[in-house]
Order: sequence, then structure tokens, then C-alpha cells
Amino acid sequence: MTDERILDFIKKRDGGYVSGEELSEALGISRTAVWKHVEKLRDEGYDIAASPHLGYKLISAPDRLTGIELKWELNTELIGKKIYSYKEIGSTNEAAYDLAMSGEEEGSVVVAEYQTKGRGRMGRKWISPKGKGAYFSMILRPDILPREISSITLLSSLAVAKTIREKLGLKALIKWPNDVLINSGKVCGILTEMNAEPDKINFIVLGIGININTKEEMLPEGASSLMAEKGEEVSRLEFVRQLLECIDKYYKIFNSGKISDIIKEYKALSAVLDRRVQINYHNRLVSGHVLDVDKEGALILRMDSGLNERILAGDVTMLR
Ligand code: BT5
Repeated sequence: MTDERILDFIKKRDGGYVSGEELSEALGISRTAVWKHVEKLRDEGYDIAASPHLGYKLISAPDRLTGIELKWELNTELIGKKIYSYKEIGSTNEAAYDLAMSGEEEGSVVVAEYQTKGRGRMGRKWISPKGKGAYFSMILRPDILPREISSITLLSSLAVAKTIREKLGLKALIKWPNDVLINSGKVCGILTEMNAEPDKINFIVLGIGININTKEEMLPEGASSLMAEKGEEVSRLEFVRQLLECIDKYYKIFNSGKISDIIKEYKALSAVLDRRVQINYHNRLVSGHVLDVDKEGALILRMDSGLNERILAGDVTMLR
């Protein structure tokens, strides 16, 4: 916390110096303690100049998704009030799950520069190249039934697509249930997991992986990145900050019971609505025409047999 406050002072000086005396007075700690905290920040990758007469000045911040950087002027009510950041981790979903099990509050985020065991759905892998993408998970404790969990995936995929559109001007679409595509290339995957009893959710871990400045050769077939689509590097920090704000906004709307507003926006960005698709679910392959996405996030498929089927999760292949 003290590190963050010191950094806050230094950053707000906008390239100017803050004296050690001013910091020590403002924070109620000795000048030696201020120095120690500055050293810690330097260890974190901040380049901070120190002059005996003038004090401290920020030369550059690390290009890393650190908690301190992400929280800098983050305008959210719930999401990211606490951020745990790691250079390397197995899976942020796993870490967030463990935190939630030990009572971590709603809204806390786990973010990592690199995942050694990034997970997709059903035991699949999420490839997480170092320092290029964004891999993070957050803890949510909504008052909903377990069968409504897909609506959380729905609102977060909408937030990702919206952020891409607003920030980068790229035409992102949502491929039900958990992918965000640009020009048919998968730039984001979402993994929503929960701990629940039959009629009550204890918590949800919402995990998001986005290829931001990832080179295509590091990604699997069918994947793309924001950089590849935009034709230039994208600020990971600014992108993730804006995304956290967007998720915060939609989650608030969701909790106020206005899921239908979210569904309306979602449908406008759906890549599958009104399309012919094939869906693999529960080891069954069905094909048909997508009629709707309902408020629990389920897909309504008019099957070739003429019957309608309500599908909660599966893998979609677009036909024609
Ligand atoms: C997903 O699964 O798309 C969910 C991915 C969620 C990843 C995040 S990262 C932060 C958090 N921590 C975790 O451990 N996971 C979450 P699924 O729909 O099953 O898609 C998996 C498939 O996507 C793989 O089998 C590959 O074909 C493909 N894939 C793997 N890595 C990819 C990447 N970086 N970009 C695009 N596609 C990828």
C-alpha cells in the first residue's frame, strides 16, 4: 500500500520531482523508509531517479500488468479493488479459486504475465506467451442459481468485444459461448468456473485470456491477436484497465436485474445468431439454425429435425 501511495505521488508530479521530505510527511514515515519503498519499486521494474536535493522522479514504468499499474486511476466500484499480480503462475483461474476458497472478497483479480498451465474448457490448454497477452481471473459472488452461470460468460464476452470496438475500432464479434473473434480469428477465450451447491453459487471464477501483442507464430491455428488485427502494438495496461471498467459496468447492470439490456447488446455482436452452425455438446453433434440466445446465456437452436433445442454449453462450428 505504501509503495502504491509513493508511486501515486511521483506519477502525479508528471515527470517532476517529489522531495523525500514531502513524501515522508504525507505518509507519516521516515525518509529512510521512503527510500526503502522506492528501492522496492525499482525492484518491480520502475526506473526512478533520485537526487539528494530534489527527491524522486519517475523515468519509466515497467511494461507489465502489475497490480499497481492496473489500479492506477482504475475507475471501478468492485472489480480490481484488490489485484494480485504474478510474473509467472500455473493458472490464474486456479489461483483465484484457491483465494476464493479461503474467503477472498468479490471483485479481487489475479493476473499473470505468463501461465505455465493456462486452461481452456474441458481440459484443453490456453497458450499464454510471456509478456504479450493478458491472462487474468476474478472472483465473483453473484446471487444467482448455478444454471445461470452462463450469463456471466455472456456479459464478460460482451465486455471484451465492446472494449475492443471502443478502444481499437475493430469489429469484434462474440462466438457463443466464450470466444471473441476479429475477422474470424480467436483473440480471446473465457473460462467460467464455479463452486456451488445445488441451489446456490458460493463463488464464480471468471478467467479471461486475450492475445494482445502476441505474434501469430506463437498461437494455435485459428487464433489472432489485437496487434495483428490493428497493425500496431496495443497498450496492454490501458486495454486491460478499460476492460475491467467495462466488466464492472456490465456486472452492476446484471446485479440490478437488467440482464435483458445486456442480452440486447450481446445479440447485436453475436457471430452465430441467425447462422447455420454445427454444435458439439455432450458428445453429440447437432446442426441447425441459431434462433436466439436466452437470458441465462443458452443458445436456442432450430435443429435440422425441425425441433428446437436449448443448449447451455458446447463447441460451435459455423457452417456456410
Ligand atoms: C477457452 O477455452 O477459450 C478459455 C480460455 C480461458 C483462458 C484464461 S487465461 C486466464 C485464465 N486462467 C486460465 O488458466 N484460463 C483462463 P476453449 O473454448 O476450450 O478453447 C481452448 C482452445 O482454444 C484450445 O484447444 C486451442 O485450440 C485454442 N487456443 C489455445 N490457446 C489460445 C490462444 N492463446 N489464442 C487463441 N486460441 C487459443
